[in-house]
Amino acid sequence: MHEAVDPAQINLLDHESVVFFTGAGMSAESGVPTFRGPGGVWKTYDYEEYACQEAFDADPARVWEFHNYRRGIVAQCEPNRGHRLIAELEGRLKVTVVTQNIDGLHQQAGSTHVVELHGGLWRVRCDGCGHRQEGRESPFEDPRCPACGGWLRPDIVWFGDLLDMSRIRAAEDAMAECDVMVAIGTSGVVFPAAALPMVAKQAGAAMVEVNVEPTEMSALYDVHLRGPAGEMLPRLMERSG
Ligand code: BV8
Ligand code: ZN
Repeated sequence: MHEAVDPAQINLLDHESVVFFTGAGMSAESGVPTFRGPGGVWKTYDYEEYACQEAFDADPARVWEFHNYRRGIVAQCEPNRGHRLIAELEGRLKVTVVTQNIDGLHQQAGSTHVVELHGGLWRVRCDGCGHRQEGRESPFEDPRCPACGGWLRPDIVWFGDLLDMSRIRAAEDAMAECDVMVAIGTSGVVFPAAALPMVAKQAGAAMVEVNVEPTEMSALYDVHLRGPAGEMLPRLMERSG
């Protein structure tokens, strides 16, 4: 049921289901660098050299050097207040987290319905034989497949990689049936993820954007909470009168 919502009065506790669509800005307050802001990862590392299949085929050790740099940073980071608020909301209403992040901080904060569109930092796989494993080794030494001896690769979606269709479908289903869709800390420039909020919009959900600045997708939203996620999210969860 998507009754018209007065944008100024969105209180998640008055609704039945919410989707949080999160990007790197969600983890900024945990100390995880974003991609495109000041100090962004792609400002230092060119993703065509460190985060795509061609780079991995050409020089897997170099790609693993970048990946272990990312593991080293995230290993020091804890979920922030925003992650915890979202996790605590489960049990009060139906919550689905659709994240572009690979840091695993939503799950670490206790969220259980998380769709990781771009994979997970702590998972690796072998494209030679399909072997998969998970672990928080940091750095991951000697990434060779225990089953076939081939190179293990991070189980994340690189540029040019197709996204797992089952994850996209799970995200679309959640977006199609939520009452409120809250985008947090995403610049909305990476596709097909950036197109997903359109599904919620077309289904009549109330649309909220939480970001420290306007984005390419801001026009899609009814409400814009301009500030850090950890400070803005409590405004959406005030106890109903
Ligand atoms: C695909 C991996 C089919 C994991 C990432 C040309 C050639 C090849 C492909 C393309 C092409 N042109 C277009 C494409 C498609 C491409 C794409 O969209 N490119 C973009 C750059 C134009 N997409 C793909 O390749 C996808 N696959 O389409 O396959 C195909 C195949 C071949 C050719 C065409 C199509 C795969 C996309 C996934 C790539 N993997 N990362 C990892 O390393 O983490 S992308 C990377 O960007 C991350 O996943 C990240 O999550 C994602 C999106 O970035 P954001 O999360 O939004 O982060 P960003 O830094 O940008 O923004 C942070 C925001 O937070 C800012 O707005 C800031 O204001 C805000 N903020 C900061 N602090 C706070 C805050 N907000 C609130 N509170 C705060 N405290
Ligand atoms: Zn293997």
